[in-house]
Amino acid sequence: MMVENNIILAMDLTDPTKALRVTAQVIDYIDTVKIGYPLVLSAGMGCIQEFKEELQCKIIADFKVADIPETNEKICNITFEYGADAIIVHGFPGPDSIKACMDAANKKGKEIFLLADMSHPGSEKFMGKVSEEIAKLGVQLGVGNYVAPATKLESLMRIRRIVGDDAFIISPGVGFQGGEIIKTLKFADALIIGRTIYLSKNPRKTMEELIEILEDAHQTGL
Ligand code: OMP
Repeated sequence: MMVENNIILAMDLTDPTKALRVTAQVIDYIDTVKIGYPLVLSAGMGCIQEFKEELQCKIIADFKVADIPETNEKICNITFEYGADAIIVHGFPGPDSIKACMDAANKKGKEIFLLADMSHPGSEKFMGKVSEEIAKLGVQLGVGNYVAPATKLESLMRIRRIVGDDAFIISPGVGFQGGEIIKTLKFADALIIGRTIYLSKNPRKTMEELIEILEDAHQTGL
């Protein structure tokens, strides 16, 4: 998946009107928006199509799918039928569960992102211990897209080493969770940024500032 300006907006506002309005303020600069439970559970699945039609963007559905294969398949099918371009899937349920999501995506020309490790402190307890195995499993299964944390650069770096340079890694945790833009982009292809943008008094200006930081970094070779 290509991501314009290496930034994905995580739109987790729960007021659907506000979510659309804030996203519209920054959409000139990006082409991919991540929508998850906070917005979908308040606005309904129809918000995926609404965003796509009104803002002409790609939607990653962050449903962190983590069930048995048969249920995963249903969740993915419904999500793709509602227009999502990709879905985020957990790795810990195992290969058959991941495979069910991959098959559902492949049938519809859509994509999955495998969540290899998480960004919050508590993720050290379980996910952090199996993140490399999850990444290796992804490689074995032929997964091309991964989510890995900006807050744990060591883990992000190890995941990059395992999945290889051709894999596409998107990374949450920059800003409110403490991750840094430039350090993260040494290993990740794109940043997932939520509150820094949608809680900003001026989301458009914040987006412009973020892009400026990225452009400066590109000019100096990151
Ligand atoms: P902010 O912390 O507000 O920038 O948002 C980060 C976004 O990334 C939220 O939508 C989180 O649900 C999501 N996220 C994480 O923060 N950490 C993870 O490990 C994984 C995700 C995710 O799968 O997107």
